[in-house]
Amino acid sequence: MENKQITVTSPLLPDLGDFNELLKDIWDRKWITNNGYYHKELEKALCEYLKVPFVSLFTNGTLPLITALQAMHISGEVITTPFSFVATTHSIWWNGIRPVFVDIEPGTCNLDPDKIEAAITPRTTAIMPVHCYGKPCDTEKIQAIADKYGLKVIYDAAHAFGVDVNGKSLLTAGDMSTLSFHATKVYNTIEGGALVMHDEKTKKRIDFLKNFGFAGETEVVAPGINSKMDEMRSAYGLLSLKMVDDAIEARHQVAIRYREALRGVPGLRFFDDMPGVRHNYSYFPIFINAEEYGCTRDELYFKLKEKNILGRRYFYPLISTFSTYRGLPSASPANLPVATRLAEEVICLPMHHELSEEDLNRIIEVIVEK
Ligand code: T4K
Repeated sequence: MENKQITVTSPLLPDLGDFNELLKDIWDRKWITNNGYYHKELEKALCEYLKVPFVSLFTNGTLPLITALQAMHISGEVITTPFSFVATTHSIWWNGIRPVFVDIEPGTCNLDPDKIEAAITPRTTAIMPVHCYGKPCDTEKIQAIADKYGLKVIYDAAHAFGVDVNGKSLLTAGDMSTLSFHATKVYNTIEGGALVMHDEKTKKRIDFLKNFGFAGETEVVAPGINSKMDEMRSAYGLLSLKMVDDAIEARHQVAIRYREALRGVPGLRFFDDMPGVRHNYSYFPIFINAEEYGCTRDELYFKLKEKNILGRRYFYPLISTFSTYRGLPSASPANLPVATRLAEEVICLPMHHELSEEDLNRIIEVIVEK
């Protein structure tokens, strides 16, 4: 039993029998992609579940970022965080835009709004913050800056499925928000993603852009891409949507157990819930102060690994250190002291809906005993 592998996450899988029934229906319909029945049903169901007016499904969580920037004609420079998955910055680069990295806040790992203004230049056209680990950015402060300088805000909300602030979906902040439905996320469609927008006109434009730019059978209005979700994954998504509340609650219980066991361990820091926020517990990052804790983050990471417990160092290395980006002036570690330190301190502990008490005891024992 000691050798059972514990991974950082485990996919939320619908019942195979239920999925087979929907597959049979898709086979009967003979309509397997291109805005089919299940695609439309999933868009409707997601609008309802997420409490948002318009959702456009995508084939992963990277293409909605790229498409949102294209749809809003963003150019020049975009302010973003280095503490994220590399897809965030890649989406900016893919549009021929220069990413400008701004440091993060230690209390959330999100873009520090107090440092944004200093990074704005005449070429700045947008801000792309990330709700890192599903923790809400300071959307009010970010919006105030955007309004002052006439900038667009596109939230990379890949981690923020189902997160509400004071009863309102976090996905309603900014001009648009993107989601990832990758297998490793709280809610998944195997691969998949979405763009959330405020109005029907934008939804229509996005739907054109994810279908090569086609507006009808013969008209192409823009150089769009192919990023359509197929019927199988849409049907899978409808089934997993029914399970996601229970999965979030199971994750919540895991967070409670970790906090109980790890609070008070010297040199170890983690996040508590934020007031007024419905969290989704997508990740459980801990931060190691090596001097106080008595061993480094990497030493702990490999000790866990020896015991077949696979935490992940999300988000190390920082995006700004990758070869494509490290030459940018804003990528200098001196410009990003908080992100640079936290990338050296973080381990995301296993966090998913299937962790047992025994799994949690095994993980906690290694961390407490070192
Ligand atoms: N923006 C942000 C902020 C993001 O975090 C991401 C993706 C994106 C944008 C882009 O969205 P997508 O285009 O990916 O939809 C994973 C995911 O591939 C990636 O989606 C995610 N962020 C990132 C944070 O994590 P890896 O390379 O760490 O995944 P991998 O394959 O090592 O899986 C991690 C663990 O999950 C495995 O050890 C075991 C478990 N696992 C994984 C898969 C794929 C399973 O149990 N079953 C599975 O099928 O990147």
